[in-house]
Amino acid sequence: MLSKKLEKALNEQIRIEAESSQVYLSMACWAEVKGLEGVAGFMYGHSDEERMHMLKLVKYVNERGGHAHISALKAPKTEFGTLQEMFQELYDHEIFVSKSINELVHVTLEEKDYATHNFLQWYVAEQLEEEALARTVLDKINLIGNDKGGLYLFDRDIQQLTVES
Ligand code: OFO
Repeated sequence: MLSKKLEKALNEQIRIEAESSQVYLSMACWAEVKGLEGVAGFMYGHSDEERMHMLKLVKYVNERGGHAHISALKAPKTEFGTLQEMFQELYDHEIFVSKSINELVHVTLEEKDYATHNFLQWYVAEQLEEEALARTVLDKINLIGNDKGGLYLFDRDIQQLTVES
């Protein structure tokens, strides 16, 4: 049985994962209308992954005697200025998510809930991969700068870059 404190913290994380899915969906739309099909595909895929992260938490909370709450979500930004700005935001967002997972892990220790601690290790590993991927993509985009040919190749190749989950 989950403690009330942990149930509340897990519900917070459910909201964060759902908002992450919306953030990347909005990025996908921005890229798609700009004609960046590859980037859009990458973002649509990433958005689906975040929804999967959310669902995994929802099921866990309900299975452990808690009640997963589906809450209102903050609307994501719809405009990003440049591709570079958008990928910087993706990177910053993943850092924020990692911090929030770490806080959650901390609560499991306070509550002495080792099953949830164990369950969350998947998220800890996932965040490491997502941060690394976001950094790789951001480095590439910074290298390309305003080079149109580079951007064309980047858009073509980015779909190969995904986090295995
Ligand atoms: Fe990329 O955040 Fe989920 O865990």
